[in-house]
Amino acid sequence: MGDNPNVYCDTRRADVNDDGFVNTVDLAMLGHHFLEPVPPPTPGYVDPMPTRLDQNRDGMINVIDVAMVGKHFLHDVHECH
Ligand SMILES: [Ca+2]
Ligand SMILES: [Ca+2]
Repeated sequence: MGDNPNVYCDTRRADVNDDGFVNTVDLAMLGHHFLEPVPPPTPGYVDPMPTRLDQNRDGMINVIDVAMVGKHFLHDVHECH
């Protein structure tokens, strides 16, 4: 459990710009793509923007994704183990 490197923990996933922290920058990036549709993720590749912003992978950037990032607001990805 938790050992699969292909599965991001929720905090790491919420850190959409991959700088190690979930903060206003990540929320701003979500806002920039708000209500945009996103393509499905490509297995084996790092998700491009805005795919990575789609926290729940439902194909759309919306308030659910903002809420999922907000849930981890000001958290550090090093909490992931
Ligand atoms: Ca970040
Ligand atoms: Ca979504």
